[in-house]
Amino acid sequence: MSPKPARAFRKLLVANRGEIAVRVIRACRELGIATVAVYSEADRAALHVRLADEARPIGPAPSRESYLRAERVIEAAQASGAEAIHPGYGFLAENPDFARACEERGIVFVGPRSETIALMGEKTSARREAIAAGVPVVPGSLEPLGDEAALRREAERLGFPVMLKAAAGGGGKGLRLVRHPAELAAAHERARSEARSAFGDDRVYLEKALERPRHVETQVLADGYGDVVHLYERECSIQRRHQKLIEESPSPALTPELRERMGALAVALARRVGYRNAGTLEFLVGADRQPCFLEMNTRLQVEHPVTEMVTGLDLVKLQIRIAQGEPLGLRQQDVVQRGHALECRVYAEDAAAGFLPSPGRIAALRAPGGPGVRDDSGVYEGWSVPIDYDPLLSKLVAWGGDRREAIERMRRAVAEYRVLGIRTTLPFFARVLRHPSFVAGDFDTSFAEAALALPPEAEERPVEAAIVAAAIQAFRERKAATRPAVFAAGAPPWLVAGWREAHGRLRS
Ligand code: MV4
Repeated sequence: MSPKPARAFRKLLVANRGEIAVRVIRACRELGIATVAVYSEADRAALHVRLADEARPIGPAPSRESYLRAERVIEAAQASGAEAIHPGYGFLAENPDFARACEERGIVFVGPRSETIALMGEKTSARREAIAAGVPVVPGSLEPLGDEAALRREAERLGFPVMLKAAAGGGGKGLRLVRHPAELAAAHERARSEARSAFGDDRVYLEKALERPRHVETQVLADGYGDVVHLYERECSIQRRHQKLIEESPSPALTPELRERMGALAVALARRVGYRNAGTLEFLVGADRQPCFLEMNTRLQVEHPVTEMVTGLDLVKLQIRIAQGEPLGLRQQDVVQRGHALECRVYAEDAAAGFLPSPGRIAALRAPGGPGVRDDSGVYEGWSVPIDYDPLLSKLVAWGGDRREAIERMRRAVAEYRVLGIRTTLPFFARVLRHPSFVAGDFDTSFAEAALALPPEAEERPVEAAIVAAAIQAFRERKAATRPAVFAAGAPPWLVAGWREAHGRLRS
């Protein structure tokens, strides 16, 4: 394939809402491309509608009746004369039928070809492609499993614990950890019905379960002419119930050798499937530091700004340039990681109340700024956050010359941030950014749920924390023969809670 003369878009429709719609509109404005927003009834006054050059309604508040309606989005593009559609993330971004519908109508879908989306969207075919490209995958099945007997045979072959996954899945949906053979039948039943209702496809398969892995993902960029580069990795282990909370780049867990290797693996897989667009390969990294491929996301990711901050590249503009038919024009040696970036996802959720949604009117808003701080927001003061969608308000990003400076800037930025009228995840970030394990870069995917189950005072009492550690050791050695001294009369409640937490972790 040789480069065709690229044709710049004059007008692009953004098939999304919130901060990511705003992000895409900003890139278009810099490129001189006019923008069309689409909006539901709940989003008439939303920021993305205000910032776009024009806006078209696509239906009632529920996303099934608006942002997920492929036909309405395409009609809006045709009616406004937009030559291209940027899907953002979520909604229609990884829907091969939508990408195909765009292709058939001569609208450029800012993403991969529809066949690539379908190939990587089916997890077992993605795993087969990874193996063919020489990318290590988690041990497991390479085809969906038919019946209970096949499932049981495969589980015994892999050895428990195993992870039951939806073939059409991704993210955390249709995922089941199975620790014992006796749990397999019930887990199978539940996984199938969950997959059927979430994806309209109940096929499942099995993987060996990795315990307390880190989640590290590699960013790639590929043009339509076979040129592929990687933009290094993002560490995404700070999450809760499959909702990421903090991401960073580089990952504190990687050595330079491992970093280069993961980049090379990502490029090999993208090349093999003829990838085009920005894409992300998710890996699990276990205690043995071996990366295992999980799945590929064929879209721009929420956390792309941390990669932008350390590479100095604008991923959204590059996506659009690639979609316009331009060659990548970027060699691997031109992509360098400089400094360190963190991202905190500011959600309209009450972290102190188990991350309960907190919709409502933003009575006052002051976003932080200053050196090394970027706030990718989709809201404004006076606007009411609807209950109908993902509650992400903004992504607060801090860059520093090293990880320490990035953390210091993020602490400062979190302290500067004022949001009145609704609850947000900001207090949770203030706490994590001071947590010794986080500061040391020593955490995995269990960190947010497990370590932060402790009351906040515990983190500020290193002496007592050492007592808990000693209690854990005593418990380990004596195999729970005796109860440790933390249960002595007068022990503070957080210390007992801490011990219980540790006890639970040892048993799980
Ligand atoms: C796993 C796993 C352990 N072993 N697969 C969760 C989301 C989906 N993309 C895959 N996920 C996992 N797959 C095997 N074989 C653990 C997880 C997992 C996880 C992965 C990344 C980030 C956070 C996570 C939280 C819980 C479980």
